[in-house]
Amino acid sequence: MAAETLTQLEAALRTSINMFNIYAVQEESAVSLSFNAFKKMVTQQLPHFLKDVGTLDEKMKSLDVNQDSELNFNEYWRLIGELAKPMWEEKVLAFLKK
Ligand SMILES: [Ca+2]
Repeated sequence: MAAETLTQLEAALRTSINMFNIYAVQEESAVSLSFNAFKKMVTQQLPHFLKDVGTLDEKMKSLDVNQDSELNFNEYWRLIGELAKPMWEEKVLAFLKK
């Protein structure tokens, strides 16, 4: 991709993808997050959004659809969707209350 200025949505998507790659590579995998990588990413990057989800172990298991104890990109993206939905609902509720 050329060095163009990204829109806000494009930049948000790129950041979300970069985070997966950064933490996957730290654990010497380019394609998945181990539990350690997931724990590190959540602790460092999602401290405000992932505080009421039970244990990280349970969260990892619920996201790990193919049960290989790693999060591939699709499984990681489910997490992004799960985190985004309540934020969106909150915005809709605030809008409807106006
Ligand atoms: Ca998996």
